[in-house]
Amino acid sequence: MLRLHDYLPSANGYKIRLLLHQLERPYELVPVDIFSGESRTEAFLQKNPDGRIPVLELEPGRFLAESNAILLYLAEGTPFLPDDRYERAQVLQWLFFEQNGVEPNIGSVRFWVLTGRAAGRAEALRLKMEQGHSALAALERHLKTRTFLVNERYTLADIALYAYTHVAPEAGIDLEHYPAVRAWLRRVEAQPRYIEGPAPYTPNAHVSAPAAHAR
Ligand SMILES: N[C@@H](CCC(=O)N[C@@H](CS)C(=O)NCC(=O)O)C(=O)O
Repeated sequence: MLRLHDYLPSANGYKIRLLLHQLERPYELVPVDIFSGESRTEAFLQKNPDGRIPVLELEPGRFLAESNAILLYLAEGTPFLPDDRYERAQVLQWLFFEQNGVEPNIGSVRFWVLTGRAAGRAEALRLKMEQGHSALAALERHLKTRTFLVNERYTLADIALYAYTHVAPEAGIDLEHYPAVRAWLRRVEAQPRYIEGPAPYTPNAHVSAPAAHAR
């Protein structure tokens, strides 16, 4: 059985939970409380030397970190990852874009705002919001004439980009000026076996049950 080491308010973890649910792959959730240092213990650093969730345990002692690498691993051989070389490379293009332009900006701002860490970071916050908007503008340009990110089909590129884009308003980043992005978010949410997430940041978030309600 797959084991997912995860912290439920993480949108990086939510990407994996969404794909696993859509693939109908059962898994065991291993909650990691990142606020009490559980992701930085010696034991956890053996699983991921970078000390971060999500980490997928494929079998006892065999671990894979980095949310987008995990998505690629799980989607291999399924309709979520195209066979065609160019289309696969386009999926990778969006996964790299997500880690470069979306997650470090929208993700960091959301984390700072929701966990009360924004005070004293005004300039960093301003820069990250600006770069977050720049990433959203790129998505908007691409999606203006498309239904999904790659080849008009729902793929793991959509899952990876959806995770932090749909929670941008939680980071104070308004999606009002991105109508094509908003329409695409609704299309992702209309996919079979969609589940909501990530969980809100609450003191016991790491131990709550994963959201598993389909729309
Ligand atoms: N690039 C990584 C980022 C992972 C990441 O930043 N995880 C955060 C939660 S969203 C974490 O584990 N933070 C705890 C820590 O840094 O100790 C991925 O996509 O998986």
